[in-house]
Amino acid sequence: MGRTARNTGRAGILAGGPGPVVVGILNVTPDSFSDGGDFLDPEAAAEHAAAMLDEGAEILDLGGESTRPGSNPVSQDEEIRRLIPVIERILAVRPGAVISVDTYRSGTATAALGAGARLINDVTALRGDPRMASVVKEAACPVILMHMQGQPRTMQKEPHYEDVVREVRDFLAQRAESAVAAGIGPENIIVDPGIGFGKNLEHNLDLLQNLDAIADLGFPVLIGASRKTFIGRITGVQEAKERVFGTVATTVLAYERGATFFRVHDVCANREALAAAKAILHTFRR
Ligand code: HH2
Repeated sequence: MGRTARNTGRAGILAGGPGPVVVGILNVTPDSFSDGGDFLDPEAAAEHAAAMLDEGAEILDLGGESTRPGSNPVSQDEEIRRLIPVIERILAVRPGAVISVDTYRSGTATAALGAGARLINDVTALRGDPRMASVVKEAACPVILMHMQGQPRTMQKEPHYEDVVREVRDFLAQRAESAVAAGIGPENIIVDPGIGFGKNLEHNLDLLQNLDAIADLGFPVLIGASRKTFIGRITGVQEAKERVFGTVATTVLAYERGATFFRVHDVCANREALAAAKAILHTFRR
């Protein structure tokens, strides 16, 4: 049987303070855009998880299905088959690890929480499965509500907005309201503008430039820009794994504009940059 999850809410998980919090990405998939196939074996996944924790990740976000543009969904059974052995292995070697699961399926979330995961990262903001809200409510765990226009398979074809910042902000406000109406504690809600999910370069830049409008909703903001295509377009770096410097710049500026959680592949680089940014921004306030 799985261990009992200690779902003590955002404050309990993040007893260390208001952040910034580095969330290390671990994709247990064959096809993720930058680390696909690297961590399918639970042993290799647990080793990478331990390395990210040692580098300063406070949360590990595990995904069992790629949501990169053009990707196809996998079955819930397959998602569970990929994730559960990895969660169990990580918690066997690092019992204190805080594990988030990147899923929009209630069955996967239930299985993952039963195995010891403590957060749910739902890229559909609780729209993908009608039972997800009640699973999160029952677990009383934090949930990440992300904005996405369209579906991963087609979302980058022709993303369109009249005013991307206003539309994303209104969507997140509405999804948070709906989560609270379903019984989820507002203290357990984290919002995410969904960088690259149905957004072109200009949309991503507009959102990052005006992130304070999203932070003004009053929920902590998560940014997932790590190694994404828009960074490659700006820097000219084709290889996703080499987009570290562009990612770090994005992380620092998003932090300055009010983001708290940073979902990244390169933990050490982003954590060190955030430590420097935090010292500059907050040490000597006059
Ligand atoms: N981005 C990805 C996956 N999950 N979750 C949130 N909350 N925010 C994001 O921006 C986000 C996310 C896509 O990145 P990655 O996991 O690296 O790739 P893939 O979807 O190909 O597995």
